[in-house]
Amino acid sequence: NKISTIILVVTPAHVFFCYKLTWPPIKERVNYVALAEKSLGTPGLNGLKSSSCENSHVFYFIPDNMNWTSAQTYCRQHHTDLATVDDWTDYDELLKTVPKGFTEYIWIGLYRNNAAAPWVWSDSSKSTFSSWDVGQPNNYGGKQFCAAVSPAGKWHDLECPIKQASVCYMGPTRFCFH
Ligand SMILES: [Ca+2]
Repeated sequence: NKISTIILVVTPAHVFFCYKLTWPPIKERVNYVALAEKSLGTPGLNGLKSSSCENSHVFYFIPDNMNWTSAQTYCRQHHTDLATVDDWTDYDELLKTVPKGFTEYIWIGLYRNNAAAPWVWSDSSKSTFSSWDVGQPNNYGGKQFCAAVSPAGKWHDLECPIKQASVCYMGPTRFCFH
Protein backbone atom coordinates (compact mmCIF):
# COMPACT_ATOMS: atom_id res chain seq x y z
CA ASN A 1 0.00 0.00 0.00
CA LYS A 2 1.31 3.43 -0.77
CA ILE A 3 0.80 6.44 1.37
CA SER A 4 -1.19 8.97 -0.60
CA THR A 5 -1.83 11.41 2.23
CA ILE A 6 0.13 12.22 5.34
CA ILE A 7 -1.29 14.43 8.07
CA LEU A 8 0.99 15.18 10.95
CA VAL A 9 -0.37 16.97 14.02
CA VAL A 10 2.05 17.89 16.76
CA THR A 11 0.97 19.37 20.10
CA PRO A 12 3.12 19.65 23.22
CA ALA A 13 1.64 16.43 24.57
CA HIS A 14 0.65 14.44 21.52
CA VAL A 15 1.80 13.48 18.10
CA PHE A 16 -0.76 12.07 15.72
CA PHE A 17 -0.16 10.44 12.40
CA CYS A 18 -2.86 9.86 9.85
CA TYR A 19 -2.04 8.33 6.54
CA LYS A 20 -4.10 6.89 3.78
CA LEU A 21 -2.89 3.97 1.75
CA THR A 22 -3.29 2.76 -1.79
CA TRP A 23 -1.48 0.11 -3.79
CA PRO A 24 1.40 -0.22 -4.69
CA PRO A 25 3.80 1.40 -2.20
CA ILE A 26 6.02 4.35 -2.94
CA LYS A 27 9.21 3.62 -1.10
CA GLU A 28 10.26 7.22 -0.49
CA ARG A 29 7.01 8.23 1.18
CA VAL A 30 6.84 5.12 3.31
CA ASN A 31 10.41 5.77 4.37
CA TYR A 32 9.46 9.36 5.11
CA VAL A 33 6.79 8.27 7.56
CA ALA A 34 9.09 5.69 9.10
CA LEU A 35 11.68 8.43 9.52
CA ALA A 36 9.15 10.83 11.06
CA GLU A 37 8.05 8.17 13.52
CA LYS A 38 11.63 7.36 14.38
CA SER A 39 12.54 10.99 15.01
CA LEU A 40 9.57 11.42 17.32
CA GLY A 41 9.93 8.15 19.20
CA THR A 42 8.15 4.87 18.82
CA PRO A 43 4.81 4.74 17.00
CA GLY A 44 1.80 4.90 19.29
CA LEU A 45 3.08 7.76 21.46
CA ASN A 46 1.27 8.87 24.58
CA GLY A 47 -0.93 5.84 24.91
CA LEU A 48 -2.07 5.87 21.31
CA LYS A 49 -2.21 2.28 20.17
CA SER A 50 -1.90 1.20 16.58
CA SER A 51 -5.34 0.21 15.36
CA SER A 52 -4.11 -1.86 12.48
CA CYS A 53 -0.87 -2.79 10.79
CA GLU A 54 -0.31 -3.06 7.11
CA ASN A 55 2.18 -5.41 5.59
CA SER A 56 3.96 -3.48 2.95
CA HIS A 57 6.44 -5.93 1.47
CA VAL A 58 6.14 -6.30 -2.25
CA PHE A 59 7.98 -9.30 -3.63
CA TYR A 60 9.60 -9.78 -7.01
CA PHE A 61 10.46 -13.20 -8.36
CA ILE A 62 13.78 -13.09 -10.23
CA PRO A 63 14.14 -16.12 -12.54
CA ASP A 64 17.82 -15.45 -13.45
CA ASN A 65 20.21 -18.02 -12.01
CA MET A 66 22.52 -16.25 -9.58
CA ASN A 67 24.52 -17.24 -6.53
CA TRP A 68 23.27 -15.80 -3.23
CA THR A 69 25.67 -12.83 -3.16
CA SER A 70 24.91 -11.88 -6.77
CA ALA A 71 21.20 -12.15 -6.06
CA GLN A 72 21.66 -9.84 -3.04
CA THR A 73 23.52 -7.31 -5.20
CA TYR A 74 20.85 -7.51 -7.89
CA CYS A 75 18.02 -6.99 -5.40
CA ARG A 76 19.77 -4.03 -3.79
CA GLN A 77 20.28 -2.41 -7.18
CA HIS A 78 16.81 -2.97 -8.58
CA HIS A 79 14.57 -3.20 -5.50
CA THR A 80 15.31 -2.95 -1.77
CA ASP A 81 17.00 -6.23 -0.87
CA LEU A 82 16.67 -10.00 -1.02
CA ALA A 83 13.34 -11.05 0.48
CA THR A 84 12.73 -10.66 4.19
CA VAL A 85 9.71 -12.51 5.56
CA ASP A 86 7.86 -11.18 8.61
CA ASP A 87 4.99 -13.59 9.03
CA TRP A 88 2.67 -16.05 7.27
CA THR A 89 0.77 -13.30 5.46
CA ASP A 90 4.05 -12.02 4.15
CA TYR A 91 5.18 -15.49 3.17
CA ASP A 92 1.94 -16.17 1.31
CA GLU A 93 2.58 -13.01 -0.70
CA LEU A 94 6.10 -14.17 -1.49
CA LEU A 95 4.93 -17.59 -2.64
CA LYS A 96 2.31 -15.99 -4.89
CA THR A 97 5.11 -14.45 -6.95
CA VAL A 98 6.59 -17.85 -7.82
CA PRO A 99 5.37 -19.01 -11.24
CA LYS A 100 3.13 -22.07 -11.19
CA GLY A 101 5.05 -25.25 -11.87
CA PHE A 102 8.42 -23.74 -10.89
CA THR A 103 10.34 -26.63 -9.35
CA GLU A 104 13.71 -25.16 -8.39
CA TYR A 105 15.02 -23.69 -5.14
CA ILE A 106 14.77 -19.91 -4.70
CA TRP A 107 17.07 -17.66 -2.68
CA ILE A 108 15.65 -15.46 0.07
CA GLY A 109 17.50 -12.94 2.25
CA LEU A 110 18.35 -15.25 5.16
CA TYR A 111 21.99 -16.25 5.66
CA ARG A 112 24.74 -16.73 8.20
CA ASN A 113 28.45 -16.03 8.01
CA ASN A 114 29.58 -19.43 9.26
CA ALA A 115 28.32 -22.60 10.93
CA ALA A 116 28.50 -21.05 14.41
CA ALA A 117 26.87 -17.74 13.48
CA PRO A 118 23.16 -16.99 13.90
CA TRP A 119 20.85 -16.77 10.89
CA VAL A 120 20.30 -13.14 9.97
CA TRP A 121 18.45 -11.20 7.28
CA SER A 122 20.21 -9.42 4.44
CA ASP A 123 18.42 -6.16 5.30
CA SER A 124 19.24 -6.51 9.04
CA SER A 125 15.54 -7.08 9.77
CA LYS A 126 14.76 -8.38 13.24
CA SER A 127 12.11 -10.73 11.88
CA THR A 128 12.09 -14.06 13.73
CA PHE A 129 9.76 -15.75 11.26
CA SER A 130 11.00 -18.98 9.69
CA SER A 131 9.59 -21.86 7.70
CA TRP A 132 12.39 -24.44 7.77
CA ASP A 133 11.64 -27.86 6.34
CA VAL A 134 11.81 -30.87 8.63
CA GLY A 135 15.48 -31.58 9.35
CA GLN A 136 16.61 -28.17 8.05
CA PRO A 137 18.83 -26.27 8.43
CA ASN A 138 21.24 -29.23 8.54
CA ASN A 139 24.41 -27.62 7.12
CA TYR A 140 24.91 -30.72 4.98
CA GLY A 141 28.54 -30.93 3.93
CA GLY A 142 29.42 -28.08 6.30
CA LYS A 143 29.02 -25.13 3.91
CA GLN A 144 25.29 -24.38 3.78
CA PHE A 145 25.05 -20.79 4.93
CA CYS A 146 22.27 -19.41 2.71
CA ALA A 147 18.53 -20.08 2.86
CA ALA A 148 16.28 -20.96 -0.04
CA VAL A 149 12.63 -21.84 -0.56
CA SER A 150 12.21 -25.43 -1.71
CA PRO A 151 9.74 -26.44 -4.44
CA ALA A 152 7.47 -27.54 -1.58
CA GLY A 153 7.62 -24.05 -0.08
CA LYS A 154 9.81 -24.95 2.87
CA TRP A 155 13.21 -23.46 3.67
CA HIS A 156 16.50 -25.29 3.23
CA ASP A 157 20.03 -24.15 3.95
CA LEU A 158 22.10 -24.53 0.79
CA GLU A 159 25.61 -23.66 -0.36
CA CYS A 160 25.69 -19.95 -1.24
CA PRO A 161 27.59 -20.33 -4.57
CA ILE A 162 24.70 -22.35 -6.09
CA LYS A 163 23.15 -20.41 -8.96
CA GLN A 164 19.36 -20.30 -8.89
CA ALA A 165 16.33 -18.00 -8.91
CA SER A 166 15.65 -15.54 -6.10
CA VAL A 167 13.01 -13.26 -4.61
CA CYS A 168 13.61 -9.56 -3.98
CA TYR A 169 11.37 -7.20 -2.05
CA MET A 170 10.63 -3.53 -2.08
CA GLY A 171 9.37 -1.44 0.81
CA PRO A 172 9.86 -1.17 4.55
CA THR A 173 9.29 -4.06 6.88
CA ARG A 174 5.94 -2.98 8.27
CA PHE A 175 4.04 0.11 9.23
CA CYS A 176 0.86 0.77 11.15
CA PHE A 177 -2.16 3.05 11.18
CA HIS A 178 -2.57 5.10 14.33
CA1 LIG B 1 20.44 -28.17 4.00
